Amino acid sequence: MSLPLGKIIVMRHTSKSIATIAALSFVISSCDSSTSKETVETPSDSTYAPVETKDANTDYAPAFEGQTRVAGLKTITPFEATVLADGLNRPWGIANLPDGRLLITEKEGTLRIASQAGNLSEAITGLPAVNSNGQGGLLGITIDPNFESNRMVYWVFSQDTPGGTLTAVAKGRLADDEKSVENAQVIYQATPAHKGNLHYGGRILFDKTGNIFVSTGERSDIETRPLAQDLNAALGKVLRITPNGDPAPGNPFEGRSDARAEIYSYGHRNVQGLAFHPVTGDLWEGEFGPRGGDEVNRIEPGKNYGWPIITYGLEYNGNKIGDAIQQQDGLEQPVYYWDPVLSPSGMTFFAGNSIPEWENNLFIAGLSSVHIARLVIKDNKVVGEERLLEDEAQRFRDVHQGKDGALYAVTDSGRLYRIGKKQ
Ligand SMILES: [Ca+2]
Repeated sequence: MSLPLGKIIVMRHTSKSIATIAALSFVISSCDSSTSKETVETPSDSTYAPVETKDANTDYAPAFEGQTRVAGLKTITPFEATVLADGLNRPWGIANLPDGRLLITEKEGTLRIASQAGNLSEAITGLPAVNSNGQGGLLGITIDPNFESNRMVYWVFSQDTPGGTLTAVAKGRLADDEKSVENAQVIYQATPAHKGNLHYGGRILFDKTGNIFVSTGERSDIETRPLAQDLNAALGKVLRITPNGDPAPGNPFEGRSDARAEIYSYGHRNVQGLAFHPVTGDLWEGEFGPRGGDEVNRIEPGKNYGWPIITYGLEYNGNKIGDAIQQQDGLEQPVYYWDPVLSPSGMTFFAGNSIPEWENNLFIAGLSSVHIARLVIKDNKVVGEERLLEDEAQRFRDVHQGKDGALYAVTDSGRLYRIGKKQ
């Protein structure tokens, strides 16, 4: 990979004729029927074939129309992607600092600050040791809502304990000289520990009440998989905790003796994406399915998202999972799923309208699929999908909206991209 830093890669609508065709077909269809105003706002919707053209791993039928393989889309507003840096070491998570610079975790346990021009700081020291084997390491990161006064940073990592590794949450103060994190302390451990190195989840973000959402995984192995359904285990969950690591007040299982009060939702496999919708404020998540069955879910408190009872995927060896059912009363359906898989890691909603058709869209970093998925969402359903930066052939680990409104993405090969309106 010898792409020079700062090289501008123009990623835009490749052919004017396609846009014209899209506009024309829209005019025709709107004459043919008394279509609603919604169609007018998105003339490119339903114009293209679904972006996925490969066979699915299963013949499972979706629970509703639009749950998978929706209409393909193409962004019309010219945009560009720039490689700001390519020297990161397995970057994993991105958070904004108040001045617009980015805090970026690196899987092996280091933390760096990137300027908006892409200059990287030295590794920031003072973080507790991580176990970076397999999928473990230093994972998601966020800053305190009052960072400007307290300089507190919160992160997720895989921690060694006597019984194995686990997903842990820690916090510390970013030193004034930004060379270290001071007084780092582990505030939460997602027990039980397990001797394995897969499915740690790992995203973290603050909600409006000043509490923290954290995602975990079920650690992948057959013996831990059922813990996604166990309300006395923190594996395979979305958790909501206070900045001190206690269960957040108002959680759905608060006061119940048969459940952990930090659990917010359950029945998840491996949640590497969390984001709030800019308009509704709802929490959305993305999680890895097995072979097929990667999911996007809209998270509601106390609900069961099904794994491993229902899934649209198969075991990696092709065997069916459980009773091979995809829908069951009491278990939530994903808003959207992929088969074959996207490998969804970090995700973000695009707030603002610097690229008008991107407003309130969901962007998801794809690993094995080597692209960023753009999903257009209306009334909590996915109505369009586009693949971005596919030609870059990068494993995208996180995508995040910066203070300047552009998207920033990191890849397993160490690149930091800025993706925004063409200047
Ligand atoms: Ca599910």
